[in-house]
Amino acid sequence: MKKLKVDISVEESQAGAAERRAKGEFVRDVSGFRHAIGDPDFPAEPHRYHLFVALNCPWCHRVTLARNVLGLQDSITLDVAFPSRTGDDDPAGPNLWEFNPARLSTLTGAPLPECTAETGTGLSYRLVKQIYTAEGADEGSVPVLYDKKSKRIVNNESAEIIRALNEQTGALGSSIPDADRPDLYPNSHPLRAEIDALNANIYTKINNGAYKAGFSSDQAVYAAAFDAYFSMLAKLETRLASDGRPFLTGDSFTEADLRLFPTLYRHDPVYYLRMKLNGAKILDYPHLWRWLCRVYALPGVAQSNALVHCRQGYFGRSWNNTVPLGPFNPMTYPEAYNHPKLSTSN
Ligand SMILES: N[C@@H](CCC(=O)N[C@@H](CS)C(=O)NCC(=O)O)C(=O)O
Repeated sequence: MKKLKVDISVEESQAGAAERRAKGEFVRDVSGFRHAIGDPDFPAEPHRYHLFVALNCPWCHRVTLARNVLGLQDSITLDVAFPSRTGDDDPAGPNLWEFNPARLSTLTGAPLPECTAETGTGLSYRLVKQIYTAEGADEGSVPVLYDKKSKRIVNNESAEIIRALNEQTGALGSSIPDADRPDLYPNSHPLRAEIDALNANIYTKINNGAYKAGFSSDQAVYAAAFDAYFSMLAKLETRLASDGRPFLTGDSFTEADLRLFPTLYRHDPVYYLRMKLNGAKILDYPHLWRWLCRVYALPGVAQSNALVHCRQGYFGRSWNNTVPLGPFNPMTYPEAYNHPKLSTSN
């Protein structure tokens, strides 16, 4: 039974979801698998867990970022679905995530080297949906955290997956010494309260807000999401400008930064066009631009990003099967993220 009361820093209220959808509002579903590494059934052990992701998905991007910045690349294995879901001609039906490393990208005209077959279950499934069906569930979303030992899904809510990875990093066998590893959710009450408050606003107005704007078919819903998105960007710009802090809560990179990055990374090259969020570019916000370049340069971040997959995934099946090639002014993306001084309004 879908939960109505939810934590808005994690997911969207489902109150009146059917009526809201009928009126053209995009309402995101709630994830059904909510166990945690560390629970009795899912002890924290190196090399036991596996992730199923698509690299264009911003929720999966949270999880690949956490896996890499916490040094868990060796301990937690990963499979990558093709960024465009199945088409109407697929025997299993449309809109399903597929593992198909041979599939050609319309953008590059070639297979995407990051895509893999399904290796986590040992059953070489073609579709993510089959992993859920094996547990009697009617879901199909990514990311999925999977236990290779008990052959069970642990969790499919990115907010909880990154929290558990951060809490259990040591026991999971991180390759980064404790002293050098970021703590994404430091155990200090005021800081956690600040992170939670930022998470709630950034999830509702930016992470999910982008979809509310781009996927809703009601002008008023789109306009409200558009305004909420850009006023939240302006608030974040003021926050960073107030004292020149490097990260959202001060000197350290935390979960709040990690959860903001996937959306801002996609804004100029994808969302500006695809989600109709053409009010401004991140380039127009000098402190946010420098923050974006600063996070982009952190250890483990670059290997978590895949802009080609984002472009293919967000444009590939819609937009007459053609993927927009821009922007290239003032520079192409993601190369522009290596240039913190590029912001036009410095
Ligand atoms: N709340 C979930 C949302 C996951 C989600 O919506 N993923 C999208 C991809 S961007 C998906 O797979 N949707 C398809 C589906 O639900 O079948 C999380 O943050 O992990």
